[in-house]
Amino acid sequence: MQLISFLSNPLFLCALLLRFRTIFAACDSSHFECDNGSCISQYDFCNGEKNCPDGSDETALTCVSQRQHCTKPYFQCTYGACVIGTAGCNGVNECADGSDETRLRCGNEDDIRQHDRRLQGNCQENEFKCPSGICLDKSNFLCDGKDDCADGTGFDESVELCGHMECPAYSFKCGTGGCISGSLSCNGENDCYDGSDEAPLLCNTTKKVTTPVVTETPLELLGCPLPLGDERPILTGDGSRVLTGPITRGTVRFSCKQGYVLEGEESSYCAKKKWSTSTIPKCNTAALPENSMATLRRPCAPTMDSKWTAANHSIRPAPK
Ligand SMILES: [Ca+2]
Ligand SMILES: [Ca+2]
Ligand SMILES: [Ca+2]
Ligand SMILES: [Ca+2]
Repeated sequence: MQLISFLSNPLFLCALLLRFRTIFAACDSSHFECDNGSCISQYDFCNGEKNCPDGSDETALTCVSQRQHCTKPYFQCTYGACVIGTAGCNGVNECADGSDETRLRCGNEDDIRQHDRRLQGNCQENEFKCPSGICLDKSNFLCDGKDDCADGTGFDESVELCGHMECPAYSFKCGTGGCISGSLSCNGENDCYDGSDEAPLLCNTTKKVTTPVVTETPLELLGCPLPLGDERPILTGDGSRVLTGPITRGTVRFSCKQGYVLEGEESSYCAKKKWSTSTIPKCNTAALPENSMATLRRPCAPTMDSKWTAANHSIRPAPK
């Protein structure tokens, strides 16, 4: 009886309908659908910043499949997001998981020695100490994908300890940095502590077809805006050095290739993603020559294994 009167309450019904709308709202192709159903711009997908209310646009499960699309001049966060190329060790957190600024990636030799000593605690030299106090062999248990300290926090697989590591060829790098054999990804079993080796978007086991391809993110979204393609002017900095962008700060001169006319100022200053001049310079296509010069679009060749760099740590073969 009480339930019926509750269900017939208009306020309750309204809240229920709104909730359903949120859950089942489908995002159009220019948007990414968060786990909670809200829609965010496709350019905010795996860009290092949490834009979904639930943060689901910046998790390994969402972004690990994007790794192959993240090439220079971008920096790749351990969980797969692609951020501005200068992000590594610049003192600013640009990755949602902090992997661009971990101590093992960015610290000097003293920092790393100190870190290693603390990690070892009173364990043997080849061991590390879990928060629970148990000692485990480094080469077998540290950054191997499995939560061996078994304290529920994934201590021995954390981004702080594993994020900077380079994984050997033919291995899979878990979302927090550990390395497992490449054959274990998409085999139906969780081999990474965070489940990233079975990420739906990686293994095509998802219905989320609206997920955009991150390669389409224009460079300009990371810096001051510029047109793409033939309309994009040639950018030069100090000493006539040609700049390929993204331009994040500084004075830039604009010119156009032969046969094109510059529309806008010849020079502008970029700061906080805005040019000092009111119009965005572009090259007008008055006479488009044959075989026009290749545009300065972002390269998108997959270089999954080539870009990880290890910071002062040896590389350990992935377990079978
Ligand atoms: Ca984001
Ligand atoms: Ca940074
Ligand atoms: Ca482990
Ligand atoms: Ca697996």
